Amino acid sequence: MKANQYQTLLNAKAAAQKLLAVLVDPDKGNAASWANLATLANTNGVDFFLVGGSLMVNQRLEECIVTLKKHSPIPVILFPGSPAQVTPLADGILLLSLISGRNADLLIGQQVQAAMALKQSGLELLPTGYILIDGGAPTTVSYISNTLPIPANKPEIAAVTALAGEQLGLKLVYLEAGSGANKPVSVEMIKAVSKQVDIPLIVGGGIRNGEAAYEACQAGADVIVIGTAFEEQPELLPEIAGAVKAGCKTT
Ligand code: 1GP
Repeated sequence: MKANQYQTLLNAKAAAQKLLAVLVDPDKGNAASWANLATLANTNGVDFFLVGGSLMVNQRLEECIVTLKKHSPIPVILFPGSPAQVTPLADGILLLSLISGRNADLLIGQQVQAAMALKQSGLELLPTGYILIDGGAPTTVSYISNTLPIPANKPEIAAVTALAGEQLGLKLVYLEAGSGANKPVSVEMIKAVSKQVDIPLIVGGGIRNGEAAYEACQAGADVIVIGTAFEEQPELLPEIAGAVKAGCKTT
């Protein structure tokens, strides 16, 4: 039986341990780079792989997951950009609802389309309030979702949006500046959201070094997601993983 990934998240949060998720976009890289990343991840305390992308133009999702699993026991969680990105090869799926936007299709439409496939997949479902924050420039996710991100200087909007998601029964909040964002989600924004909700808080987009990862953890992030930095420089993994593990809230 597969491990309960949500319980892992709750246990880590209860123990004030911060987790590192590595985002792998199957459109980028190849079997050799995924194998290399998996091997590095094994020895550097990576907790999850997130696999998916806003725009998936190649049909390489399953190849990517099979390669990661061949080289690593680290759980693979789907991070889908569309209902087509559902496969039972993974261990679970972030069942995203884009609660910062007012695009009905991404709030509930695509979830309806995917519901039967999800039920049949046996995947562990992790219902997630997905909140886009302005990261300084339009990103693929803001363009594709056709929604406005929350302005970076409005932490109070992000906080009540996350709170509404928690009240609706969502199990995770994901603060997303967008892959490759110029600026990651600010410390003030993370603090405002983490103060308001009890469910685990995932933060990603534009985090490129250990210092930014550490600050996000100190501010209240429970899971840090890194994609672009490791695509470009996998050798950053030890530094950033170390910063995340050191980032337990002490203040
Ligand atoms: C994107 O939050 C993730 O969904 C990761 O972003 O690629 O900027 O690390 P980066």
